[in-house]
Amino acid sequence: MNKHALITGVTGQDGAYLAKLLLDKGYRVYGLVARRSTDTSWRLRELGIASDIEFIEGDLADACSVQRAVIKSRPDEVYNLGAQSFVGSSWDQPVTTGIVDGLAVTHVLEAIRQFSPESRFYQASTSEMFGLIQAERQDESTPFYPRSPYGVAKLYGHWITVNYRESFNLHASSGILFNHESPLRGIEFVTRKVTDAVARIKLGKQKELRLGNIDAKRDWGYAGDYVEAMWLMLQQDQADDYVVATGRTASVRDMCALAFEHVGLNYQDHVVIDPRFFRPAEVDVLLGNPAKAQRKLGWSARTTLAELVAMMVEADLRRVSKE
Ligand code: GDR
Repeated sequence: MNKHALITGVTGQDGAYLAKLLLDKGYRVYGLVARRSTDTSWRLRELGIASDIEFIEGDLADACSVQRAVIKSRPDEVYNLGAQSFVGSSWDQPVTTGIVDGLAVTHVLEAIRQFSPESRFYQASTSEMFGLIQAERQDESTPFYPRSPYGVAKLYGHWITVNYRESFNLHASSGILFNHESPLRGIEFVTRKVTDAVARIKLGKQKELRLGNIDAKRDWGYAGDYVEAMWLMLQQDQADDYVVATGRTASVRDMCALAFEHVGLNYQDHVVIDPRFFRPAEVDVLLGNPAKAQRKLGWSARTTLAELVAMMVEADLRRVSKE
């Protein structure tokens, strides 16, 4: 019998890679998708899996549709990846972000509790919960201090996951993932904004790249590696919380230098600092300690930042040259 998985946010970067991983393992994959006027399934098409997923129309903010999706998919595993995931937008839409990234996690947990209590649950938590860091290397016991409406909302999602595990004995795990990027990253995130611009500048279609705080430091990994950690969490006998990170940190400036160097250019000739891209409150540095994931899941990041940047620049060169 094939296992069933339900993924919210299946059309996002992580949803696409996770769906591919699960399909390759023989799962039947259901995806909760909100109706949008724009086409959001380009990532699934790029991975060649768009027709292998069973889509269920619904919205995380609508508890009825979440219940219907859980009942219909009869999931062994539920991965809650759906979110308003752009930190910058969370200051413009603080309440929507709070509902979708925070409260709506309870919709999923309640649907599982009432209709499918044997389902295993994964919550997409985030290093943004550490925000103003309280320890040099952040692990599962580091106190949280979110710095954006996004981080605040995600903190609710994290704690309600822990609470439902402790209150109702659900197999509910929270993956505290540090930044993870790929050629399928949305263009609004800094790594993809940079690699897309590098391709355009190299091919003579753009001259400059406007960025905000390039001294911010992040622990950057490859999304393709990180979805394996999600799956591994749900294969454990006990549900738990895990930091998923590379254990290395680099600045946006370092990342830019790598991307421009990959095509033989110098970032200093093209990057312009634009105050529009600064945030009302910034997370200056993140550095994860993935020791627990290594020890208990046997997981570690395989892709270096240089390899990741090269992969992204190459993909954008191919895309831009086809336009
Ligand atoms: P982040 O990712 O906020 O860490 O959250 P993002 O790529 O947006 O920003 C990273 C850092 O780069 C700085 N920065 C810029 N960022 C953007 N987007 N655009 C710019 O022009 C720019 N210039 C500088 C930012 O200020 C920031 O410090 C990501 C998201 O995927 C979250 O959903 C996820 O939870 C976390 O990673 C882990």
